[in-house]
Amino acid sequence: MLRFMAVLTAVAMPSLVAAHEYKVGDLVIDHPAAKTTPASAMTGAGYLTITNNGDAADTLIAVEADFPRVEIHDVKVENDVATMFQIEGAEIAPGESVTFAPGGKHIMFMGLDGDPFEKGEAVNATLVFETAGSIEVVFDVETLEEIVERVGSGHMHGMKMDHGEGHDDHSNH
Ligand SMILES: [Cu+2]
Repeated sequence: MLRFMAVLTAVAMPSLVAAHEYKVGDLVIDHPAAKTTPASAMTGAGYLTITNNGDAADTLIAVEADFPRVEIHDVKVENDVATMFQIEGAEIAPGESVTFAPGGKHIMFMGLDGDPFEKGEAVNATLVFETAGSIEVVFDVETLEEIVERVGSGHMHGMKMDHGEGHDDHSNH
């Protein structure tokens, strides 16, 4: 007699939103994430939170990654139109956190050129701080909704995004 045995395999799935943080000097970098992009996108945006547990300010002065250009951007709003622009660095005051979030500060990965960011991928990058030095991090590629759910959004209702100098991919911020 044949007996069929159902084998139930209980797999403990690690949470996809598990903590994902890095430390360098007095800084804690929480959950770097890059937004999924459409296939035609030339740019991708990365977000993260940096907390300064030290006694002195530090500044994110550069981000290095395997793209033609990587810039640090912020967004300004005039007449209900948000325009992004490059900034030289992002200062994190002692005891404070700075969150890069959709609609606000972001890391701009430029020159994707046919290789979009797809859900589940990872983007390797190096963050360079004025005082704390450099640290390699991984930006998990997530949907905009996932990122906004975690870090919020600077977007306002009905806001039209417009890009500043340098590129004009309107779909990607
Ligand atoms: Cu940008």
